[in-house]
Amino acid sequence: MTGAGTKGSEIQKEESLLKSGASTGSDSGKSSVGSSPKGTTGSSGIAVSHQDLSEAPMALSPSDAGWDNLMGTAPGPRMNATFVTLARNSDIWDIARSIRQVEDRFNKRYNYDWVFLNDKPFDATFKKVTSSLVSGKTHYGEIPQEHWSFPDFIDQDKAKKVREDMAQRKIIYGDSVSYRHMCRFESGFFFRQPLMMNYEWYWRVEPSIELFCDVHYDPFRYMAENKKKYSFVLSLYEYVETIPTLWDSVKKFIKNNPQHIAEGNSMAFLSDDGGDTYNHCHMRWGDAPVHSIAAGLLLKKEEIHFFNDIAYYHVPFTHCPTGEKTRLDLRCHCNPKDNFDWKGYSCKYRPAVLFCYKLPANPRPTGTSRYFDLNGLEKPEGYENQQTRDDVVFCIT
Ligand SMILES: Nc1nc2c(ncn2[C@@H]2O[C@H](COP(=O)(O)OP(=O)(O)O)[C@@H](O)[C@H]2O)c(=O)[nH]1
Ligand SMILES: [Mg+2]
Repeated sequence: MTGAGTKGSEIQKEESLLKSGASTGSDSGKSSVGSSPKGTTGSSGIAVSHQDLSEAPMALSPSDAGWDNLMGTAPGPRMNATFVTLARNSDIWDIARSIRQVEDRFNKRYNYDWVFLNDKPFDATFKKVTSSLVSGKTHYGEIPQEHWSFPDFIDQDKAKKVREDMAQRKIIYGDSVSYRHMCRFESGFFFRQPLMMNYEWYWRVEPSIELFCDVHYDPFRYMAENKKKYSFVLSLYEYVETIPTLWDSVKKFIKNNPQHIAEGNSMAFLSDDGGDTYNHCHMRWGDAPVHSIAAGLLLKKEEIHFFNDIAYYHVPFTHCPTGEKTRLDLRCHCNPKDNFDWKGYSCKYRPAVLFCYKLPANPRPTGTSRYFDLNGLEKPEGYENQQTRDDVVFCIT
């Protein structure tokens, strides 16, 4: 849910729920929900110190005081945080559904702001509908052309040929120019938009996502209090054909910028051979190898958090919390059988069948499993029951 990224390097591509370094002006962040190491300022403009936070403890589990109080405004401080959505005007009804769920499950008690970004001006309907749904303030930003275009060093003829070739090989989004602009924007520019500079933390929300369970506590504050900088709920393997040169760029970055590589990082999450090759694993709330690699190498592994209790769907993957008690306590409406966390799918793109994921013959450990192993964490109760290898092919139509 939050993410910390790097600024101006090849390492930036996408998103999650993380901590944004945006407002610090240095190491950037693309992230989703997170907190910042510096002092924080509540969205009301009230300064919040770590001491204040400890004076108003959050209910993190059903045995904590205040857990069942889901009515009215949540007590306690707010972080300097916002939701952020990149969308087209035509996405209005899909983002409306996402907002409704985020509000019902969480934000109606917290009233965090929401920033909407678009490469074109938002129309009146988009603004009217979204502002009626969001309980915090809404802000609408138009992305400048230089953040939504090809950089001038790109050889346009070569780029066109690559797109044509990828289209022929039926690689997902292979011939889409706008998708490339979107990825570039989410990798390197979203946190530089003036509206985002007002916040330290972000939680990225896409059209057509689902939140299946009540969120009883403030994930932004959880991250602040626990010194987390990036968080996620799903992890999977990237389509390898879409990032043929990414790891080479990462290796160059590491070589040229060793001072940015954190000690005790998550390289073992990203690579099975000490960094020689990328295993294509990434963490996501949306799409994310660039953010994941940045968070994996620039942060200490303890600064990355997995929210088991935030249940999330982004086509075609579901994170449904492991453990029946958790699901009942959180009034979840997801089918636990759909939970992706412990399945062995390698999620490799199969050129012959666009948008399909198939169970591999020898499943590799999932990204989520890797995260638990890497951090020496105990897996949630009941995870073994979800490891079964259903003979399933996921297809997006
Ligand atoms: N304004 C704008 N937003 C876009 C465009 N293409 C994608 N998006 C947004 O970028 C995000 C990711 O796009 P999506 O199609 O969901 O890609 P995926 O999640 O990688 O499959 C979503 O929030 C989309 O609404 C575009 O051309 N213009
Ligand atoms: Mg999406």
